[in-house]
Amino acid sequence: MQAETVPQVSIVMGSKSDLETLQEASDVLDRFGVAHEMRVISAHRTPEAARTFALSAEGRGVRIIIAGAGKAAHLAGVLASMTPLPVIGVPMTTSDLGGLDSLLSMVQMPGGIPVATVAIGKTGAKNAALLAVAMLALADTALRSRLVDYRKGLSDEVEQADRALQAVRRPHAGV
Ligand code: RP5
Repeated sequence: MQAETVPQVSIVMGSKSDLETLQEASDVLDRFGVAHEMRVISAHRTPEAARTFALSAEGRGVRIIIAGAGKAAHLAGVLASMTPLPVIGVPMTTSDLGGLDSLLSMVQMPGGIPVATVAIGKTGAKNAALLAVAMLALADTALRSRLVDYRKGLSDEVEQADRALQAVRRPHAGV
């Protein structure tokens, strides 16, 4: 029998409608080889499941929780209130208020129970995973090397774009 891999990161979303956005986080964790799980758990629609999840996550070996939710987005804060694990919140883009509703619901935690809130939508989902990688890299030198290489790749892309631009534009003499 194959041993089950312990997820280091748990990606939790308030609704299956959040999956397309949170897939960005999963893709980043796959790229870095970080074992993770994805769950649909709602603070409002399945509050008991949210409680069971939060109270058992640390004991199962989860190190970081990424929680994505939209509208009155309480999921990340509710989970954070019941676990000492770090919780990274991803505010979903919404059709009514563009995600500002999600952002403000998530980021304005009362003092004492933090949620590390990232940007709205897919950019936030991507950065949530990169932040989780950076946290895990504090105690994992191989993962740290992969993160440094990734950042170097970003720098190289910008420098390459700059060189390409310089090659097609002559300096302006001015007026
Ligand atoms: C939140 O309400 C979810 O996180 C989702 O972003 C939003 C809308 O949910 P659905 O009505 O699409 O299920 O709980």
